[in-house]
Amino acid sequence: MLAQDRTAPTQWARSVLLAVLSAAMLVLTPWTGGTANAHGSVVDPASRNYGCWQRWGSDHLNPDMAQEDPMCWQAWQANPNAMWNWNGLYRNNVGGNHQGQVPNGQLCSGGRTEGGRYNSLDTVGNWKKTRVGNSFTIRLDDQAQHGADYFRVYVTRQGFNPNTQSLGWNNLELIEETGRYGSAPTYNIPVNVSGRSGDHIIYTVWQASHMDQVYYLCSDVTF
Ligand SMILES: [Cu+2]
Repeated sequence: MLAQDRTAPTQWARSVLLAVLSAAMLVLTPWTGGTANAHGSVVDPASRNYGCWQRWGSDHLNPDMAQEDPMCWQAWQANPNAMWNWNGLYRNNVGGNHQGQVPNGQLCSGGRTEGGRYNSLDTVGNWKKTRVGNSFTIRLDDQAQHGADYFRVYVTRQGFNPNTQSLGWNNLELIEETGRYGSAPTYNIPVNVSGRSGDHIIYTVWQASHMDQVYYLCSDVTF
């Protein structure tokens, strides 16, 4: 009898604690999930933070990353939320003035948008690159199905070295400006590039249609 009287309140307290914890988990899950039902990015050739999320998202504390993928390592060290929120690199109410809102040296962070969450993406260095041919297709995931007023795709000029030089607008050449895209989960943007070899940056500006919301996305490639 005595033993039962003692264990009963303990069990009761334990089940109350479990109930409180699982309620807390339900509340917290949408926040920690991070990537659900929001925005988008270029997934192929992977944007810088999408690539770091794809390669290391399930193993982001692995110290081997410092040697194997140092640019991702510095990005994870600077702010993991740049990867968890790979789909949130945008500016609102730009009014079409991309070059005014996004200064030279800050192109890959969208002008240090979102309180600087993506600043590490401006770091100059040897980012992992996707191999592409002269004709390839950019694939952009739009999880929130915003649609697009247009996409503008730029490539760095031949002679620019993305591994050692900071990216500015004058390093870019416009290779594609699209028309509207209706809302869909994924868009394909075929591009043709000539006169390029070696390492380059593809810069994609996505003017979304649901409001004046613009995404600025750096993808590292090797031709
Ligand atoms: Cu959005």
